[in-house]
This record gives sequence, C-alpha cells and structure tokens, in this order.
Amino acid sequence: MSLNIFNSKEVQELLAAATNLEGAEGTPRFKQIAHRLLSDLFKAIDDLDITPDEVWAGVNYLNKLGRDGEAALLAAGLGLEKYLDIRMDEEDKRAGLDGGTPRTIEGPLYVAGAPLRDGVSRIDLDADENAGPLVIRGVVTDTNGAPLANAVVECWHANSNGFYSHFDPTGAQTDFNLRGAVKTGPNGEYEFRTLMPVGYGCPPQGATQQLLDTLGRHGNRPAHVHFFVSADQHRKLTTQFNIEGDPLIWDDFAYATREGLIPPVVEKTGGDKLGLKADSYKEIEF
Ligand code: MBD
Ligand code: FE
Repeated sequence: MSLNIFNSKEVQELLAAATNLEGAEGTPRFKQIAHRLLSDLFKAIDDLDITPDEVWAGVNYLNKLGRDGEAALLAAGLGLEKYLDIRMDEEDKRAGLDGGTPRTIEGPLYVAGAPLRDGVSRIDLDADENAGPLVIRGVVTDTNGAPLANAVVECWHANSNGFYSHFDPTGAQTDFNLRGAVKTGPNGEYEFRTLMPVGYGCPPQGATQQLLDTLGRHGNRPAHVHFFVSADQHRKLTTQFNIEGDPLIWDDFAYATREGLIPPVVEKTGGDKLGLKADSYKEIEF
C-alpha cells in the first residue's frame, strides 16, 4: 500500500533542488551521487511506507553511530567493504590481473606509524600471559613469482582479548603493540615475531552491535592478522590471514575469509633462540 508519490513532479523537483542538480555551483560528481542516494532513500520510503517514526529512528541511529565512531565498523559488518573488494577483484579479472595472494578488507583498525625495521620485527611490546608466541614469515614476490627486495610489509592484529592497541577499551596496551612494519631483505623475505591473536567482537554497547542484534546477527570475527604490502612500481596489497581452526572462519561478520588466506599453523621448537617467551612456538608461513 504505497502512496506512489515518488515520481510526482513535486518530489522530483524537491530531490533536484536539495542536491542542486541543475545548479552551476558544487561538485558535479558529488551532486550526481547525492541525488541518486537521496532518490533511492525517498523511493524506499514510498515503496515500503517507511513511517516518520522509523525515519527518525534511523536519523537518531546515525547520531549514535557517529558518537560511537563506528561508521567504518558498520561498513564492514554490512558487507559494504567486502563489496568493494568483489568489485576490485572483478576489475582485476577483466584486466587479466589474476593470481597472487588474494586481497581482503582492511577493516577500521589500522594505525600508520609502526616502526619500520629491516627483515625482522618483534612486535609484541606488552606481556600477554594468555597468548603463545607466533612467528609469521614469508617472501614477497611480484606477479611473476620473482622475490621483491625492499618491499614494505605492515601487519597488525589483536591481543588475547581480541583488542587492538590504540582501540583497546581497557586502555591496557602500549601504542603500536602488535603492529609492525618490515622492509624485505634481498630475497624478499620478511618475519614478524609476535603473539597469537584472538578473534574480535564488536563493542557490545555500540551502534554496530545494536544494528546486528536487530538483524539477528553476531558481530564476531575469527582470529586474524592484517597486512599491507607495498613496493615501488607495484600496487599496494591489502590482505589478512585467518588462524586455522578458528570456529568462526566461515562465519566472519565482516566477510573477509577467502580460500588462500588460511595458512597452516606449524608447531616449532627453538623459540628461546629467537628471543621468544617459550621454546615451543607456532609458525605461519604467508
Ligand atoms: C576488525 O579487527 C576487523 O578486522 C574488521 C574488518 C572489523 C572489525 C574489527
Ligand atoms: Fe582485524
């Protein structure tokens, strides 16, 4: 039972006026996008008979989303960030740029400025009794498989509470804990010495979790480690791996899991020689 008012002259003129569609001032691309998004919203209100109370609930929700600083978290949870990846993958495929480590979402928790080291970096700055040592190592290659020296590999991940430094609600972590950057060596090799992460959960009182609750969804991610890989003359890669065996691997609220991003976790000994906190440690080659 729609009022079917959307296509009326009055409403169409209102949309054009509100976005200054025919005016000379403003930014054409922005005006085009704003007009389309506002039109889609008006049409949805008409088609679904969205009530004034429902519209104001949405407006008030946006205020809470901003107060909580969670717009990017919500974008991940609604699959918007994943959608952008799907589109970039399709562009690459059409350009014949398949292969290599798959991209996946950045998420909202990267912080620039971790200390850059050569080849190897130990990134666990704070003690964490509940996390065992983890060595992450690998070789950066170009799309032909040739090792890339002087590439920069950045990584960041959560602690054993699922919290990231700079965003830890307990205030417990040193800045740049579990965040690192290394320049690859002559054979493209890099290594991070760190501690095993635990999966992230959305802040329980936050706007994102509130919306997910209303959808009947959870707001949890499997344990994972994020990466940026950059090198001169190359596009930057944004990716992650998941910790094998996490029960949420195929139930990530942010849809980041992909085949090819679940490397084996290997048990090793000799951690004391690497300066780790235990002789036995886990190693992931990525
Ligand atoms: C994370 O750690 C994350 O990676 C994403 C995508 C969303 C929320 C928290
Ligand atoms: Fe994350």
